[in-house]
Amino acid sequence: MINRIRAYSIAIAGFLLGSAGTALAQGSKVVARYHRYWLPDQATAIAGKVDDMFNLILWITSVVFVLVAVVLVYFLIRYRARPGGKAIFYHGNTRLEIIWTVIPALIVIALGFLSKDLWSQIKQQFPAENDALVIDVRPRQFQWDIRYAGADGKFNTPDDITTINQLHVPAGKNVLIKLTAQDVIHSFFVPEFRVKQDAVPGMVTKTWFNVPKPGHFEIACAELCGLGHYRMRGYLTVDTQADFDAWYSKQQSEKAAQLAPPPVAPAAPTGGSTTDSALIPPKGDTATHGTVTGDSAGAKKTDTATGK
Ligand SMILES: [Cu+2]
Repeated sequence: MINRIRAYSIAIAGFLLGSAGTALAQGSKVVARYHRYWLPDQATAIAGKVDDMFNLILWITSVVFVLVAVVLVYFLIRYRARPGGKAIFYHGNTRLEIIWTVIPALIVIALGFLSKDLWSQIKQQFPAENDALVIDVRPRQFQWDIRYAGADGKFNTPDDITTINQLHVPAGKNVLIKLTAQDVIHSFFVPEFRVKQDAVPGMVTKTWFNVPKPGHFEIACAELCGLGHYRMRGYLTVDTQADFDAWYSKQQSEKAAQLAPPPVAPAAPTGGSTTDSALIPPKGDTATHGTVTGDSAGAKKTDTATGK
């Protein structure tokens, strides 16, 4: 009889140990890749590091939350009002208060040191302008006005290439975005890049990224900027270098054609239709935002291709 009980106990213990081992193994797999269930894809090299910091902070706060909640519930039940129970005045415990102030302070300081390098990589160490594609992004209610230096390599000259809501960049190259808002504060946000930067009227803020692989992404405005905020989204296409060069030279030749003196019999416009003709300034008006190039046609193609 005792032998049988012993055998059953060993079997049950073995089963429990096995289950615990399997659960742990499964759990670690989930932990290793759980970010995919709720964080966007990681399209840049910094994305993984940002997520690691996010996860570390989430783990710390989760553990503290569970501890506090368990102790709270325990105390609620343990010291609930009961007939005959008597409340006492309790001033507090200085030693405990010092401990629960110092420990969070140390954790916050440690997190600051841990994230210091990553923060500076994202927000302070910008690529040199001669080692990056520089793009001016000037958001306004409710669109992204995007400007590339044209053939002369200089901004704010007649040959600048301008697009609305269409940002093309080459893969594997540093891209430096200079932001200035034209009206209110907007925020340039590409979730897959883990890049978010406010655009403020009257000042230039910068952000940068380097995306190794081609792909299609959305630029979201991450600052509540007015009634049309929800529809303020741009499309960011990461091309191969060859595709980008082809797109860029097409924009350049369209711009050159636009700047050239008009032929005797003007040709029919080839720019295609656009959904919001009010956004397009009259032809030849390069004084304020420049003219929209044939990009609205390109934009339509991209939209169809991505299904957006
Ligand atoms: Cu906005």
